[in-house]
This record gives sequence, C-alpha cells and structure tokens, in this order.
Amino acid sequence: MAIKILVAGDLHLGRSSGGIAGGFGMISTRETWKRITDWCIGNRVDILFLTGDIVDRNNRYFEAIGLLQKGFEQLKNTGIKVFMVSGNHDFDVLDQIVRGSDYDNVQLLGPGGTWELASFEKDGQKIQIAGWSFPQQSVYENPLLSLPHLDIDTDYPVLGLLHCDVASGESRYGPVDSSDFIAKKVNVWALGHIHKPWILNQDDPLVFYPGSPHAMSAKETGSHGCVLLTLESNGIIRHEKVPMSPVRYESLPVDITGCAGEGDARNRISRTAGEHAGNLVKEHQGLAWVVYDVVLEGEHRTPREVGVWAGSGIEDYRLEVQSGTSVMIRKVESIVRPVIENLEKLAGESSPAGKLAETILDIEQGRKTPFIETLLSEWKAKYQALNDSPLYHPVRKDPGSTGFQEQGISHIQKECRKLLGELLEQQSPS
Ligand SMILES: [Mn+2]
Repeated sequence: MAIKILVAGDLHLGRSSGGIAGGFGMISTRETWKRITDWCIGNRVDILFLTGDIVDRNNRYFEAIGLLQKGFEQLKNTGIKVFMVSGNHDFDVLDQIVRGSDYDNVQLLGPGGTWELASFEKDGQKIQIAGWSFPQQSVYENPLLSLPHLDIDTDYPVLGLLHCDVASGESRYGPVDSSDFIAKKVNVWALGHIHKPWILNQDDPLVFYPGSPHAMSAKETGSHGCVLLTLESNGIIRHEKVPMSPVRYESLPVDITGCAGEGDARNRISRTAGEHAGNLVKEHQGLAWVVYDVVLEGEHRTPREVGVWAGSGIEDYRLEVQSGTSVMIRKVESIVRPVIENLEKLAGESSPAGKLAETILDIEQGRKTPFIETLLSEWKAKYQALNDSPLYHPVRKDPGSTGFQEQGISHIQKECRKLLGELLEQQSPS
C-alpha cells in the first residue's frame, strides 16, 4: 500500500486566462478547481495539499468561495483529506471558510504564522505534515527561522507545506533561500507562490513548486498542473507531474526562409502551429486552448515587409486540431534577418559591415583571429558573471570547456549576422 497525495498551489480562484477572446468557461480557474477535485476522486488519492493563493485576493467574490466549498464537500464525501496553508492572497479568506465549518476533512495548518504539525495514518503507515500560513499580506521575515520550535518525531516521514518566495532575495512574500530547506528533518517541501513549476531539489529533501495548475497569462508557458506524491510503505517517495490546465501558452519559432509572400508565410505558420499543438494534445489531455506567440525567424529579402505581415489580421486566426482543442495565435513578432548575399565581396571592405562579414567568414571557415579571441574572452567573462549571480544558482550548469567554447563562438556568429543584417537594411533604399 501507499499514501497518494495530490499537490496544487496558486490556483487564484476568480481569475481567468488572459488574451483569449470568447474562451468561455474553459479559461476560468474554476474549471481547473473542478478538474482537481474530480482527479482526486477518480484516482483515489488520500490527501489533497493546497500550498496557498488558492483564492485570488482581487476576486474573492461569493462565487469563487462557493465553488471552493463545493469541492471540499465532494472530497469529504469521498473520504479525502485536505491540508492547506494560506498565501499572501488568501491569508484571511481560507481561515474564514474553514473556521466553524462542517469540513472536518479540511485543515488549515499554521494560521497566524505559527508552525503547526498534523499527522495522517492509513493502514498503519503514518506521516506528519508541517505547515505555516501567511498571517497577513506581507511577510518580510524568513518563515523557516521559527521551524526549529516545532516538535517533529523523526520516526515518521515529514512533509512541509509553505507559501514562500525563493527567487527574489529580499521579498515581502516570505523570503527563503533554497539552501534553507536542507537539514530541517523534513523529507518533502511542497511550496507555493511561484507560478512556474520548479523542482529545487530532487531528493533528501525533495523541494518543489508545483506551479500554478492553471496557466493564467502568456508569460506562464509550458505545461501547468499538479504534482502527485506517492509515499510507499518502504519509505520511497515518488513524484510525477499531472497536467491539469485547460489552457497552454507557448512561444513558437517559425522559420520563414524561402517563403515567397504573405500567403505562403501564413500557411507555414498554420502548419507549424497545427503540428506543434497536435503533439501537445497527446501529452496533455483535456487541453481546450493552445495559445501561441509566434516568432518569425530565418532570412528574407525584405524583413521590413515581413514585419508588416506579422502585424496584420492575426486576431482572426483559429484552428481546431482535434475535437475540443482550439489553437489561436495571440501575436506574431518578427526577428527575420535580411538575406546576406555578397559576404565575400563585403569582407574586402574596410567599413564596419566589412569587418562583420570578415568575422562571419572566419568563423564559418574555422579560423581563430585575434579579434575573435577578444570577443570570446569578453563573452566568457560576462557569461561567468551571470552564472555567479545567486539568482541562477539552482540552474547553474557547467557546459565543460569545449562546450563553453562552442557556445561562445555560435553566439558571436549569430550576433555578427544580426548586426550585419541591420546595417545592410539601414543602407538599403526603403
Ligand atoms: Mn503568493
């Protein structure tokens, strides 16, 4: 046997996905709340964890709260427990909903900003759940500083629930450093506040943001859903993503090299978006909307003309990839470069364009010149400085010295082409 826990955070009940005209019910976070409770019931989970900002502060109208209550009722009727903590958006409203209610299956942990420990047992398998809730809208202190006061029994696994801000250094949303979770007697940290799904530490302890289960803005690209935790009776803890959002935003590069005109380019955008969305539907069931920000790239004789196409009539674009899944294009941007035809001839000139053309040819033909070496060492210094910034610690990777060199050269080559394209376009008659 095992204990199954579904983890959801940052639902922001009351809000809807932006940028989708005529999206109707599917773009509302209400839909995702229904999906979450249905999933718990259909998949016989034991516990639902909610990591705060479940209700949106600016949309706390009766409807949103009523829906939350209806879900709690359904979970109660099927014997599913809910443990939750409040965030900066719902610091007061979750407490109001639960206090004096009939939902004895729902527990708000640590109201008032004091750590609280609960326990859960199933077929002799016992776990503890530690939680801390936002007492008011802003919290400038690190909530983990008061965790050691909690009386944890180290004989049983402990799962921590916390709404906090790991990414920002100083923050008014419970600032925590990613290293603070280590060595705290807690085996799993389920966090809330950051909308992008993010695993900070894979094991001992597992530390993660499930992210918002519903994609609410075009900035929230990629798959959005919940995380299923499975706690085996032998101590093994597994985690997997469960896609839940009816909406998915993506940035889609479309290479229009070789397209003759606007119609041709539109066909290519349609085909690329249709194929891409067709693949997404396979991995993410229940997807109602796929919304693309298209980036046109590649080379064209007149990038200015491509810029004009990009701005025209795209709002009408709708495509149905399969029954129930629609594709729309939210905006089209162009970073198309002009075709550079006379590189060899240009390289002979002493102008800035000539220098760029010479450098591109040197790189293409594998020559290392003092100029390229200088550019490369500047790139390395800047890359290193960026990598040493504390903000990037959790994602820092060492590409190895060969990979590093290649990455730098390819970056320089791309930038030279872009600059040269811009220079030539400025010189050409419009
Ligand atoms: Mn928050």
